[in-house]
Amino acid sequence: MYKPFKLPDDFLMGSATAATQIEGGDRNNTWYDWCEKGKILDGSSCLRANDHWNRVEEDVGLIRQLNHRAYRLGLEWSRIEPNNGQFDFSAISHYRNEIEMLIQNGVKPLVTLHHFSSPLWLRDEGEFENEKAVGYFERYTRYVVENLGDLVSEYITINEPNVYVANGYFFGDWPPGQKNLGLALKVFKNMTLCHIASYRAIHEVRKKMGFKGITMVGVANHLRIFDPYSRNPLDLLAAKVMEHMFQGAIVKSMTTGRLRFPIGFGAPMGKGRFFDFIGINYYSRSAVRFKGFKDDVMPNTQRNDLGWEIYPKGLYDLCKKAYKMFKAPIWITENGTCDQEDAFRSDYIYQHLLELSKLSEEGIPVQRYYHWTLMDNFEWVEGESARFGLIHVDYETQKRTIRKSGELYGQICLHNGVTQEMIDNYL
Ligand code: IFM
Repeated sequence: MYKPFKLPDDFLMGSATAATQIEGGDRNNTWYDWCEKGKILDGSSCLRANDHWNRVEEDVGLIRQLNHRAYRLGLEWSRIEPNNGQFDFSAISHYRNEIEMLIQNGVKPLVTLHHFSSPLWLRDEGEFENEKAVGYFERYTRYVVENLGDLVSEYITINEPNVYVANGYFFGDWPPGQKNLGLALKVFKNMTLCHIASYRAIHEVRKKMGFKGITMVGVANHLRIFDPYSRNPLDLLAAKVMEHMFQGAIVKSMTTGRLRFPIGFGAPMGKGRFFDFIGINYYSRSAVRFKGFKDDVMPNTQRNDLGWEIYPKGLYDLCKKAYKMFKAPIWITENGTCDQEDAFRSDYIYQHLLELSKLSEEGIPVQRYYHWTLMDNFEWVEGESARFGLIHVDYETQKRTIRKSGELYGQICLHNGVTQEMIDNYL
């Protein structure tokens, strides 16, 4: 069943994390507030998480042990700008120190500016419901790039705007807990403008300051496969509508500057090409039913601990479609699975990377793979109970233990592919 395969030498592999999910210790962000309100299913809080803020050195050691050549890290905006317009130099210095350590260990950093959590002062001003967020996000971007831009040439402006909007403004189980389609669309629009302002600022600052390296900026788009649940043409129609509403409209708006229905009309900040790569966070497929406009799971399929279908071919299909549409390098900015027992993660990694190797053979420039995630961490409303890590974390003691799948992934990173020996030992 398994066969060895190779990925191109310049294909960089590593893992991805987000500040709020691993750092712990910050009381100034919207997710801390959400935890305090008792909204987390297992009662845990991002205040604890992985205590990464105090364990950076240990965690960079693990990244090195797993032979990463790339690592995606998030910045906590609320630490860098704790009050409106007031920046904390010690916070940016902390990130600078971490990034220097990564680089010294041969790991290329990719920095995320916004990953679901915002400073409380911004929340008090309406967060992305308020168009003022565009200016605030641009100012924050400039500060970050002025202070880190000599070390970091690659940025993600916003992580999964569609997930942020769907959970925070449609289902209402993430902050700010709204169920309001009108607001959801407004936030989509303002996030689009934030992305464009940030995209331009990153390029401008790096150029003006003469920083070396090719500047690469994009969005980490959460993309799913939307297939009809049955052969009923109405299910097919529902799948197309859902795909557009969840991901089509926002991706097209952010990449081109031209707002798509139902987000808006026209190009308020001008048209352009606001991406240097297409970031894809891929996890699963939705099986869509017209009846009840329902997002279901295909029957008789393999699922992870959260009930998400495991569908590796979807990654191949999405990349192919994205390349055809955007003609840009493809970076898999997240891909991984929730598997407490580490029973199927190794196979999951193998199958998804195999799909990427097929794309490389076809000449499609898939250049990066960031596994989600380095270590078990605070999984938003699921809290500490959902385990996505290559490394197991005991939250009480903060002991990190590399899982078997982590060992395999470390070997894959080292060899840029899967060898027969790895198959014999791990699969
Ligand atoms: O943990 C999240 C991450 O923050 C964004 N993408 C999906 C992951 C798994 O749910």
